[in-house]
Amino acid sequence: MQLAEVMVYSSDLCYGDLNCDGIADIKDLIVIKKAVSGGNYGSSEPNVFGDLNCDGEISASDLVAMRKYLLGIA
Ligand SMILES: [Ca+2]
Ligand SMILES: [Ca+2]
Repeated sequence: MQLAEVMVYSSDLCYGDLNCDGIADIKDLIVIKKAVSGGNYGSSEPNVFGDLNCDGEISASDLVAMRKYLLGIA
């Protein structure tokens, strides 16, 4: 995983802030979970914020990345 690239890519996009409330927290993790499990992105366009590993889609890998980020181990 290219964490350095992820951080650079995301630094001006508010990393992982899928619901656009200014911070990345557990609520954004829930949004990613929904996106991964059901393709339900909610009202906002999630890809630029939710595609944490920059592979063009929101997948379980992004969910893992988000969880690590929230846990402070990313
Ligand atoms: Ca948020
Ligand atoms: Ca991805």
